[in-house]
Amino acid sequence: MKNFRSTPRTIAVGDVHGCNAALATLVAGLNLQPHDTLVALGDVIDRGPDSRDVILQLLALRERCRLVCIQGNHEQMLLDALDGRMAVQEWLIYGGAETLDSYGKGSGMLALEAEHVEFLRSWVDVYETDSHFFVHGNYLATRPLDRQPWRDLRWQSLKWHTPAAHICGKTAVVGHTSNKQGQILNLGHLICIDTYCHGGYWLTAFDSTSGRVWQANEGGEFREGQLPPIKSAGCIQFG
Ligand SMILES: [Mn+2]
Repeated sequence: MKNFRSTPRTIAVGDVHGCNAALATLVAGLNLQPHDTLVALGDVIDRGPDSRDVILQLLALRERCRLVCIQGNHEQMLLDALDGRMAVQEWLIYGGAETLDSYGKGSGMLALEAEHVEFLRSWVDVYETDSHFFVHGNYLATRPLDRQPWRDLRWQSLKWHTPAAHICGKTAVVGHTSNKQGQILNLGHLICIDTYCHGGYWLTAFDSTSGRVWQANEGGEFREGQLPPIKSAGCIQFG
């Protein structure tokens, strides 16, 4: 069979932020098989134009492969606003306004479909393979993965805290801290694939089983390559 892959892949996807066209282009280039695992690293909603369509696309992807979704700080804000733990207005300022507009211009919280909200509630904090672990943003290197504070997992920027290798010995794959030049960050023990798609750069997918990367943008461009060489933490250039 053409394009048949016998080795299951684990492919992480960085912060989509409502960029449905980029996600569609990226997924089309991945040739997903039912035994592949796609790990959405969170922040699939807010800021970009098509959050509702991104959620629909992810729901549909469950039929094509194994889908794991990690909750980002933006999904947390939506749920916190919905549940009264955060002022709705605050979420709207952080990009929630674009999400509500994707449900119809000028929509309120009631426009969020129940199936979509339940889907977002089901997302996890951490996903692990034998060699890698996947979180939205950051972690505490000396604390077990099942006891990480959500503030560190979902909110802490790599700009303020670049963690050492985690005690589990696995490589971290994260998003959240966007690289404003659209570059993947590879520190060896930590790989950040938030390459600022909603800011005009790339949506990145990374196969932790092979080191392959794929990128797509909102303009329909697609490219494939390898993970960049390891940099030391002192070389990080953030915009
Ligand atoms: Mn984030």
